Amino acid sequence: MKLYDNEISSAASRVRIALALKNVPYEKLQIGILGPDAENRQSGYLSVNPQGLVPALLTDQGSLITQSLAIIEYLDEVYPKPSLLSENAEDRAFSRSIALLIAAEIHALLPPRIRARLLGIPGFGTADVTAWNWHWILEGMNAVEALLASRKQTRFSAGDNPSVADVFLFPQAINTERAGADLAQWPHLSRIVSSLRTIPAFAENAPVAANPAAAPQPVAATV
Ligand SMILES: N[C@@H](CCC(=O)N[C@@H](CS)C(=O)NCC(=O)O)C(=O)O
Repeated sequence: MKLYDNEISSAASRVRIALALKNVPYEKLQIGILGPDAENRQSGYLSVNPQGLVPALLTDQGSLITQSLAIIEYLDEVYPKPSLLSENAEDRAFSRSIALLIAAEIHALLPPRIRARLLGIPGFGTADVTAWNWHWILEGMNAVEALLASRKQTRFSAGDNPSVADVFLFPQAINTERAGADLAQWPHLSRIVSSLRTIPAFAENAPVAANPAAAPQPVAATV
């Protein structure tokens, strides 16, 4: 199996974590995603994944699977142990709710293509992009915290074993913290993230910093 990957990508990190939890061997193919001429926008990669995004998984049978949730559900079917979706239907639904909240309602509003598009709007500058990012991050993380708080306390998001919810939560939490937010403001979320940090499959596959020298951005939820 081959994973079209980028080490800074939080969406690809979800898939790396799932592969590591399941101990599945694979080859990583790094695709550049930063800058106007990034590799993900070139015809070579677009002929692989017409969306030009990472992750994408090429199976041993030659099928390409795009979208991290679809990839992870495929892996869970083909490599069922350990399962990333609980036996209980309510817990499975909760896990998918958290995964989609993070993928569709937080992360989807933040990646390089969104930033580039926003910066192309006359009068919209980098401070506005920062405020935009914080708005969606804080709104989304507040909702994750409230959903976690509404349930029976368990070691991880949807039970006492890591699930799809945790695979999506961890990279988003790491990037949110790196951007300058204190995870302690979300007590249930930060307790779960602390447990996840102790698991090598999570710790070793977190997204790396896009720009390690960058100072944290002031938290500003104004857009
Ligand atoms: N919904 C997609 C999101 C994929 C995505 O946005 N990946 C980012 C990296 S985290 C990317 O490839 N960005 C390139 C760009 O924005 O141009 C998934 O879950 O796989």
